[in-house]
Amino acid sequence: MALLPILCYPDPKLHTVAKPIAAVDTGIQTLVANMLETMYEAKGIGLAATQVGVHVRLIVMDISESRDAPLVLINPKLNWVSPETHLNEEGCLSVPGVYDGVTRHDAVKVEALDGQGRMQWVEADGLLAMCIQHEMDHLQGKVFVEYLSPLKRNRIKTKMLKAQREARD
Ligand code: K1U
Ligand code: ZN
Repeated sequence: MALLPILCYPDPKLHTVAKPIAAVDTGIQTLVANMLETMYEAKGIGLAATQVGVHVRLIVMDISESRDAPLVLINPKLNWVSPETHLNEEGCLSVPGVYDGVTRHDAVKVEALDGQGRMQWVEADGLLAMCIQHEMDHLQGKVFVEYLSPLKRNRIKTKMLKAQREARD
């Protein structure tokens, strides 16, 4: 297994729309294993392939305390969203150190292939529902800061670019 570099906002590659996966082959299974290792090492609860520069419709997640309940969604399709929404604080491994409020549906129903290529149906609420919506946005090339005001977003962009410059020099 291998740790993969995570793209940092405002990298333009984060705005690429991901393509469906034609077959869950060994190449995809290796990518799943590497993304899970990368997510656990970064102490995240989710990771989209977009964030590691691979533009295919693949998400890994684990919201368990014990970090031993991975969930793999390949070609996820949102079948239902609850009419109720809530504003909650979110973070993103591609925008390190930034947390802000985003309004999301309280509950969602998704269908997707699992890591073995079998169809699964997932009903989620709470943190898992937030995480699924956040990760599905990544697959559409959308980063959570795009829900914030242009003023906040520009401040975040400036802060990220400064941090990236300082890390380089
Ligand atoms: O996609 C990502 O960058 C992962 C992201 C997922 C996420 C967190 C919170 C709300 C929605 C989606 C993270 O894992 S951020 C870091 C984190 O571990 C975390 C942040 C807030 C609550 C719980 C965990
Ligand atoms: Zn994110």
